[in-house]
Amino acid sequence: MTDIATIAARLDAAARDARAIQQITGQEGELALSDAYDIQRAVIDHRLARGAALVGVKMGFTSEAKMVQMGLKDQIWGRLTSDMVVQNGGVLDRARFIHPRVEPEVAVRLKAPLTGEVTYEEALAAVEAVAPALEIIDSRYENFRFALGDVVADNASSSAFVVGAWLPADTDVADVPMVMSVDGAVVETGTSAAILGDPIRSLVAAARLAGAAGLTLQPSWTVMLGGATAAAAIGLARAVSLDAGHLGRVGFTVAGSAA
Ligand code: 0L1
Ligand code: MG
Repeated sequence: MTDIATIAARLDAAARDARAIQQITGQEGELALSDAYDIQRAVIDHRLARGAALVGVKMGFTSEAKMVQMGLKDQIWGRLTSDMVVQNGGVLDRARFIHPRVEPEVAVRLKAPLTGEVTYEEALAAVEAVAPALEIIDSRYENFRFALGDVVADNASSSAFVVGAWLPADTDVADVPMVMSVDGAVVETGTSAAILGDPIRSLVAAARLAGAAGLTLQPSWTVMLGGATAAAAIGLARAVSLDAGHLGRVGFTVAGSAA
């Protein structure tokens, strides 16, 4: 395999230039999961060197349907950086993305560190606030196609995220109706129960997976707990919104055109 630093530089450039590249696995053969996570960390190190801060993590493949589709038994995770934040009601610059998709999620903000094997109760006790959220995923690979190692190296496709108003930690997030609309038309409906049966289970998994990589989830960090429905292509859309029942609403507008 070409060395980790070279692949990470290639992925970082693809994200910065909004220009798709070939899958790593297509060019280099198999990619071990541990190497893929090392590449992911090296990609993020490029952003941190440019002044971004680590502000949380995201969970991926948290639905039974996505795990079956990918032949997986576990979730994947990626890192959230400050340059990925889009304010609720803010503007997403379309030119920064290759072929973006959006998915409805639940986010939590932590008030205590969390790492390794934790119980559901311990995970919940570390939560300061919960919110409805939208994740913008944008694979850096051509045609949004990848094998597991590719997508892990590519920060689990994460590219931007929008968090709604924070609510108290005891707000029930287990079975929240989610209705996502693009340009005013409903495109996806579902429930937060699709996130591992209960999004807090995804926080348990985030602590375990990040902990295995030597990372402790930090107070004030945001954890994006996973998609409640399939992702929708943003395409030429100008507005995306999520109605998450008692969690409230979150949304953004889209400006500009593809690079
Ligand atoms: O957040 C997600 O569940 C997506 C994980 C990465 C796979 C994809 O790009 O669909
Ligand atoms: Mg997601």
